[in-house]
Amino acid sequence: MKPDSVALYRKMLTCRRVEEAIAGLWYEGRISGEMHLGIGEEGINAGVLDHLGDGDAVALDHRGTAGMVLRGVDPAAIVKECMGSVDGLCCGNGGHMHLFSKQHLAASSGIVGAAGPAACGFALAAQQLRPGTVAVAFFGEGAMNQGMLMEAMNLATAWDLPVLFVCRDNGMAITTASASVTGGDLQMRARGLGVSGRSVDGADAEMVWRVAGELIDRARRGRGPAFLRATCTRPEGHFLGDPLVRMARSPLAQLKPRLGPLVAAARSAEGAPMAQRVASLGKITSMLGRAVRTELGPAHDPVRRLRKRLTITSEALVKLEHEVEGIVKDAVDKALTSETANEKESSRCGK
Ligand SMILES: Cc1ncc(C[n+]2csc(CCOP(=O)(O)OP(=O)(O)O)c2C)c(N)n1
Repeated sequence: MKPDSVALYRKMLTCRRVEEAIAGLWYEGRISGEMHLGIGEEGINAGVLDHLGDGDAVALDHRGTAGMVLRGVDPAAIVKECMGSVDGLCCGNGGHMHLFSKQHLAASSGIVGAAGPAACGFALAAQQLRPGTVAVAFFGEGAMNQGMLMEAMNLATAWDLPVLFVCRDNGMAITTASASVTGGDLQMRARGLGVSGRSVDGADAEMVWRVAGELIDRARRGRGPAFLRATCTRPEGHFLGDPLVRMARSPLAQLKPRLGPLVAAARSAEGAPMAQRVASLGKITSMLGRAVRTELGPAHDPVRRLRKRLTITSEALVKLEHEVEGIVKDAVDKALTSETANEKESSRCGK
């Protein structure tokens, strides 16, 4: 199997531009609350979801924006939902973490691990009502330590469900290095529950596409669940404005206001023993080092990496990029110009 790399690039670039636009609105204060985006994960999202068609379902986590875009949800409705607007995708009740579209069989949840059971529900419906269709669950490696995800894998095997579990592994769960709280190997853990699979470099979209294609095809043919672990680098950290990332990018400006309290805390006679304080400082320093390294270099940026491999002319590439940028700009303009809820939308939402 070989992907249509130009089409794949178009999809990835669309996700990147939509999420950058959302980030811009968040920095302008037009979107409130924590904002989790999937910048850096486009190769995984597009490489997997490119294989889904009508009747297939997807369960997403707190980084579900790109998944929704890739399933065909109107980006303007997503942007409005992020803004808490009554004419957003979920009437402004869900925000970016709880995007839901019945029409697209796509649901997301901010409860870590919840994509597992939700995808099993979708897969059970697929098995009973829509044979030949599949469900996909997306989650981070932190969710692999959540009981409900393990229970979901267990049932998926016991009931032979057509589901692909996709683990986007960036090695961090908020500020916890996942390796420090994870026993054993994730592939072996899944295999222990009867779910076999593969590991790939998630920055290589074409490779993700190939491997995901095989696993989804297997599930579609009734051969049970599969697990895909795809590594990735996320330049924005856990959420927009992540203090670790800010500190790594401009240490002097960020450390200045924190230095006084840090020194005072270190010299205080009360509190944790000195050895523990020194160990904590060591941990913070190593986390900072990791945050510096998460800057998206060309090898870790799935969008730039695929762009380099395209064999189309530079004119065609520029045209494609202009088109994508125009489409995303129109969607964001549409979301911003209809900022006040109209009556029809208000009644759809029961407001
Ligand atoms: C059940 C549950 N526990 C804790 C949280 C708080 N929380 C939100 S995101 C997150 C980290 C998730 O890490 P990971 O699954 O690796 O996903 P990532 O954010 O790295 O994409 C945690 C602990 C939550 N939302 N739900």
